[in-house]
Amino acid sequence: MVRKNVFQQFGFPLLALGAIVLSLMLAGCGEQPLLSEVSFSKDRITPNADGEDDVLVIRYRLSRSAYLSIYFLDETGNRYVFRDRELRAPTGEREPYSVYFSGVVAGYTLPGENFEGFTVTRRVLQDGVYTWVVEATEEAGHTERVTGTLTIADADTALPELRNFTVFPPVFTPNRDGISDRARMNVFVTKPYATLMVYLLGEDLLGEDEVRYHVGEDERSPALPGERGLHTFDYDAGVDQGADPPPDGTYTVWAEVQDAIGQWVVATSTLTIQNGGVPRAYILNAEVEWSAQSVALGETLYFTLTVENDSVVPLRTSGPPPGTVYESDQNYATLGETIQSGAFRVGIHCENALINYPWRWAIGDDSVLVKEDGYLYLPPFTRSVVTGGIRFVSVEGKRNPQYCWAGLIHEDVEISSVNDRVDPVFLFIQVP
Ligand SMILES: [Ca+2]
Ligand SMILES: [Ca+2]
Repeated sequence: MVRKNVFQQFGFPLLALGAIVLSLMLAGCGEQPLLSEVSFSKDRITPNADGEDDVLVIRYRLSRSAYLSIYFLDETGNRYVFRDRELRAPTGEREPYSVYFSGVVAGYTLPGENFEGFTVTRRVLQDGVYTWVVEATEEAGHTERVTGTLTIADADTALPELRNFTVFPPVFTPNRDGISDRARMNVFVTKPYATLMVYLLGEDLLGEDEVRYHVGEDERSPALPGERGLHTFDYDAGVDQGADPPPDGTYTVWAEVQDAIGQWVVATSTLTIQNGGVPRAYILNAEVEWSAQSVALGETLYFTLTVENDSVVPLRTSGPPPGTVYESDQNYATLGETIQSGAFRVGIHCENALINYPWRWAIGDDSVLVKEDGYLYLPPFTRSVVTGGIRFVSVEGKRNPQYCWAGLIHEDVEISSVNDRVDPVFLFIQVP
């Protein structure tokens, strides 16, 4: 009995001591609160970008890694998400996590709202009293949350809506041939804004990463940058600067606008790039075969040269065809073959000429050119022999002899230096 009593006497305290040690161990290695030191620096904000109480700071500490959510519940229990199950490392010895909150949460719609043509991705909370919830969930499912109250007042709830986002034409050919070389994007923004971006989204050449091709706003936009109104964008795919455009294909075009308080609205459309590229054309070997260095009045100077299309881009051209002989007092316009922006032509110029390259020819004939949509093109990586003549019917100007030369003209675009003043001949016109 005595022994038994002794065991009973000591047995209970020993068990109790063991329980205390166990609970201390649990607290020491893993059972401390997952989420602690949670605070909102303000309990009322007025999100309207007036510099007063626009922003608060949320702080929290995590003892172990967890998925972190921050959301708000309105008086009827609707949930508005600021952070949604984002994986966070333990805070450790560092300062608590801190994040600015300006009243803007993931996009939501109010009862009866129906947005057409755009999506609201971030939106300010409407005025009211909310329960805020900071919630941490471990991989195994253990969740802790801390709550409080936040009042939203004087919120600037007007959305920067994107209306009538259009891309035209839907298919374009950025290759400097003067035909559908540019695409225009128009969008009406219903509110002054902080940023407005338009870009094409595509994959990189490996098909792995997304690549953005930025589109600049047209300086002739009806509304100034940042203003409510119609904004227009003009896209040449970079070829005007001589850069290769994005690869041919169909792209999603994004318009994104953000207002001063951080509300974010997006709209999308599509744009297809075809026959994109920078044209590269040359007079082969910079060589011209001239028929003579001296012609009598009434005689014809002939030339022969080869045009090389050294690019993936078809080169557009226009008449008159090779072989055409001009009278020296005629020019391309008097033959009815006026300049066409983006077309390539071979030209001959003599020093006494009154206009630049008065005599011009197509860069090929039917044997090599292809017709598309009524326009003539020299196909990619193709050569073409071009001939023509000028019959000198009078001697204009003072110089005799004078230099004459050939050029390859990209009309209304450029005559690149390599294609200008090619292989001059010192021509004498014999006057009786
Ligand atoms: Ca304010
Ligand atoms: Ca084009």
